[in-house]
Amino acid sequence: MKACFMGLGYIGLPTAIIAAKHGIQVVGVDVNPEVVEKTNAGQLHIIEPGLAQYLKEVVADGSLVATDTPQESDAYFMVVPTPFKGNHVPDVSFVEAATRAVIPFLKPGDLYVIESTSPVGTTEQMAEIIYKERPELKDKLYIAYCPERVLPGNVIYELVNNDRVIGGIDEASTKKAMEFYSQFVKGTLHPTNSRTAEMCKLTENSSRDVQIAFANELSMICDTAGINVWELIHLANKHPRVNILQPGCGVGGHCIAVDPYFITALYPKESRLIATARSINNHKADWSAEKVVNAMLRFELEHNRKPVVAMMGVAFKPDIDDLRESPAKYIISKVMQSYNNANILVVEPNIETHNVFKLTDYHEAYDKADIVVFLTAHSQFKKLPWCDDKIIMDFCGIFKK
Ligand code: SAJ
Repeated sequence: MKACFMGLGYIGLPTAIIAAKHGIQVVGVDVNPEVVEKTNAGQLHIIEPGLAQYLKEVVADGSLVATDTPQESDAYFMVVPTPFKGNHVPDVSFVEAATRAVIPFLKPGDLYVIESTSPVGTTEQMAEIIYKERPELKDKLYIAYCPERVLPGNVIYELVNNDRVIGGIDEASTKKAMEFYSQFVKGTLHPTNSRTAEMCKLTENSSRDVQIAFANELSMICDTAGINVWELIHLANKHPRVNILQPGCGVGGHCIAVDPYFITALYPKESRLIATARSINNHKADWSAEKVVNAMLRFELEHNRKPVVAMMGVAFKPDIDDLRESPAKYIISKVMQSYNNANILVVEPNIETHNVFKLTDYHEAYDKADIVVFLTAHSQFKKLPWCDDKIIMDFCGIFKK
């Protein structure tokens, strides 16, 4: 069987590699010539533990070939970004462009799957586009939506072991897509229709966003009430039916901070809780920045000099190098803009350099700082000793106790 993966990014490339490892002949297509070149050279352009060796193997045995144009295959997978336009309206133009690129290659009996996070109705919309261009194929293709659920950093395990939801535009499509994924997925495959599968992906990430918003709201209440929020959540979670997540300095990444807008844009009247959770999580970053600036101003008043401030962590979550939609990055920039000539040391142990921030070693920054602001709970930071002579602002639970 031959499969064509449109998009070799954080999800497309690992999925293409795993499919190739399971005996499928894979063509990986990407618009970025550097990605194509690197992939064909057996070099991984993303950071993902264990994947580099797999890529070398599938390139060496010829089961994965990267190119910039699709080739005739038996199955086609759309794994391209779905960002949003101004006003948080989802932009499916990359899915549409990838779809249009494969239309000339389609033949009766082929499988077409969208994996990209998409607003409800996108699969049906793409089916319409396909059949408008190729009316002779009407009802002769299998068309389905199958979202990914993998957590960056654990992709190889989760691609194989996670359960998956598979929704066809009809039952035959669902069945055909399930046959494809059963070649490499050990988790259970759950059949449904395409609209439910699309909404399921958005629901999973919105549910997490809402739960984090609750924790973030608690953290702001506790700050005013003089209560340690980490202890509070630890204790509340001792109840057998309570499971509160952890507060942080906001919510980042390209999934949880983005996907809920795919619901609120289409169903604004009905999605009040989801919209409020988004705004609470965004507000938490502004609230955190304001707290830091106020502490700096207080320090300057009391000591008659500007404080040295260590900003600990730029990545959007612990122990990764991904800065996409990072609230920490936003907070650092906001503090720099709000406080004239601030003396700020930016720390991110998981990257070498940054195009805007000059990075400082975390030990050095911690030693030199008057105010230490923990924004990302990287493992290294948890080993630092508590210092009574510093002002420590812990937004992510480094010193929970
Ligand atoms: N966060 C908190 N408190 C928590 C948990 C997370 O503030 O208790 C913050 C993180 O610091 C980060 C953000 O939320 O800024 C998102 O991190 P995450 O670990 O919750 O999720 P992602 O974005 O890395 O991956 C999510 C996952 N979805 C769910 O857990 C429902 C993953 O399974 C999806 O595959 C991925 O989105 C995706 O691609 O959609």
